[in-house]
Amino acid sequence: MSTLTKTILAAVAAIGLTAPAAAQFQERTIRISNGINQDHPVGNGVAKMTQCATEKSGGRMRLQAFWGGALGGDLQATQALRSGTQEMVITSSSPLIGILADLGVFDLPFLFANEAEADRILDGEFGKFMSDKLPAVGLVNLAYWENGFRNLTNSRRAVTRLEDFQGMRVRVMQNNIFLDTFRTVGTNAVPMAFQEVFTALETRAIDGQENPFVTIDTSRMYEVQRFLSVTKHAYTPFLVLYSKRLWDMLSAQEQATLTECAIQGRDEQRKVSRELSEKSLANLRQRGMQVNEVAPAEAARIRDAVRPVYERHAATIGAETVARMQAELAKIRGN
Ligand code: TK8
Repeated sequence: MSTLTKTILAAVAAIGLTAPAAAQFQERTIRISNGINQDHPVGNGVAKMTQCATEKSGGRMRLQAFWGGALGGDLQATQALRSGTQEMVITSSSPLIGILADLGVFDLPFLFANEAEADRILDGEFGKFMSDKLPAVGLVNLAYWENGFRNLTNSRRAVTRLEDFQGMRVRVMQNNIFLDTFRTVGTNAVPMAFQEVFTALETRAIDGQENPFVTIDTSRMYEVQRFLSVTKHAYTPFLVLYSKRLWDMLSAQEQATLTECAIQGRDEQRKVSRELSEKSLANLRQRGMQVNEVAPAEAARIRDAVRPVYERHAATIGAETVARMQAELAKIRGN
């Protein structure tokens, strides 16, 4: 065989191998909306997901991320997905309970004891059960990423006891369960979209807010908040959502690629989130925040005070959803 023939045969073989796969990918720009900033671990997750999608699609799938609520708030962006005018959003589940009430199960106070438990629920049967409900409301959930355990910050005083919440004006997410929880402990709770929080704190329209260390840090809340109380009162996941309308226009190959790459992104995102959590806390101290733990006995009092929140919202969330969550947790905990 001549060198030329060999070269041609090799080229044909190469085309034969790559062409069918590449043909499954169209040139696409996929816009991803984020409320948090790019230096949040979600930035690492999106970078990983982008690298994965670029490799698998031969550069045809382009992920374009927007940060700091540049495309609007989480709820607004999610509505854009439902109407098919935007491809993706990475959002907390909490502002979406008006779209799917069942998501409220993640907002129940003190639901998860640790991250390992959250991972098992989210990546296991329960997470799938929840994701399976989303297409009916125009959304496809590719994966659960991490925001983390939420803690209270404020500009008035260290919250060390149940009584310290009293009368404080605290921003909560647009979510009835958080609203009820924070009213129950005595705060004057105000629902607000995330991208309005910094200014509201800065102008002292509100005294406090609650978010995980990493989000408090990367959203620079230390500039406008003095006290950080380690309340760990909830763990709310991020959903990595795709517009169902636009999803249905993708090839099977494109869908499989996005799903797989969102999982790769998730693993990277959670790893960075957990590495960064303690570093963020150290940075918050260094920036002048006064950090306090809540003593176990006081934490128990807070927990007891908000226990009725479960009862009050079980019917709205859906009895089956709450029961399934509790059964899964009991299984994980070995009871
Ligand atoms: C960022 C939000 C944020 C959430 C909130 O878009 O609203 O407080 O915790 O992280 O999803």
